[in-house]
Amino acid sequence: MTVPLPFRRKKTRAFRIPTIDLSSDHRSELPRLIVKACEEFGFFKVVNHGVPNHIITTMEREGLDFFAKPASEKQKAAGPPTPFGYGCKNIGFNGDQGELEYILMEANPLLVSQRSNTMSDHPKQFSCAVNDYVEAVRNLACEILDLVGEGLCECGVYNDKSVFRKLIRDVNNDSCFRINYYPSRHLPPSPSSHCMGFGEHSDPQILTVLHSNDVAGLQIYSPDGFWISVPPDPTEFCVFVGDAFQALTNGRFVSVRHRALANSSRQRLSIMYFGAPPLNAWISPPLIPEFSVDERRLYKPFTWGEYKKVVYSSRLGDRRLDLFKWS
Ligand code: GA4
Repeated sequence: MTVPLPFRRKKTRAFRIPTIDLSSDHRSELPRLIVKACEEFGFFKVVNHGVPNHIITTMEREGLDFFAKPASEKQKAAGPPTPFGYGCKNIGFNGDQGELEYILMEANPLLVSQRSNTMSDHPKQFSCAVNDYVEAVRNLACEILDLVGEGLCECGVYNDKSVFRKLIRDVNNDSCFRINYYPSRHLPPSPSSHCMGFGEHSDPQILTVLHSNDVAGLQIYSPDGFWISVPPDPTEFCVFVGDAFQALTNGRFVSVRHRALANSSRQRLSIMYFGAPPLNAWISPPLIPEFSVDERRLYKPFTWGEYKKVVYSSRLGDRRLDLFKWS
């Protein structure tokens, strides 16, 4: 899909992206730095994250093997995205389209094993790759959520530092896993058009952790109205605040709008873990005196299940959280 110039209203510019070094000697500063990044941008990069490289490369290899299959085989193997399965160009159920192929799966070891039986010629190998990856990245997400909790406790806003981690660690968590594949393209070098891989949106969940190969494409929308290209670096992870985190922090954190361009002459592969709570979990700020009066709440309380229904009946770029604002 090529977007002509008149429809590209928003500008782009270079920018310093917040970067968190998890092996820093100044670990005591991390909670404050992460909270700041979540408040200002809803986005940051993590370096020295501790996820073993072989887990990432094995997952990438399995992903690339899958996308290299003929289209009919991929469709047969993973089924249409309902929402879980294999998708090509169609995103969601309401007409959104992008220049990509993807696999969307539940981040649950049992369901991964079941799906893998049809998805790969080596189901054990495939399910191990996904389960190892999900476990390692979930641990990273939990570490980040604990640091956020620590930071908010330090500011005196919350009194339980593990409140967010518990939501995605719950046995009934609704987290999911996605691999996006953007095939290589040979576009004429024209500044007047670009190719949209995955259109502008915010993620509905609490936190997204993304890894990509060394091909550019990801852009985030800055608070002052610019599209920022995120330089690709396979040694790092990108972390996005999702809508549920914005609601859980009563609007203190912002769910970042982002998109992926598919302009490159090289194929791009990104792998995402979306950390979500159980369907029946309430998405409302923890009850402490400052937030306990309803007038001070920005959003009406809702369950994750209620929010998901709204998500799947909306278009990709919709601002769904606004529907839950107190009028
Ligand atoms: C965006 C974030 C995740 O990739 C996702 C996407 C989901 C899908 O592809 O099925 C959605 C999209 C995402 C938000 C709006 C709806 C639902 C496509 C779409 C048009 C898996 C998710 O949870 O929400």
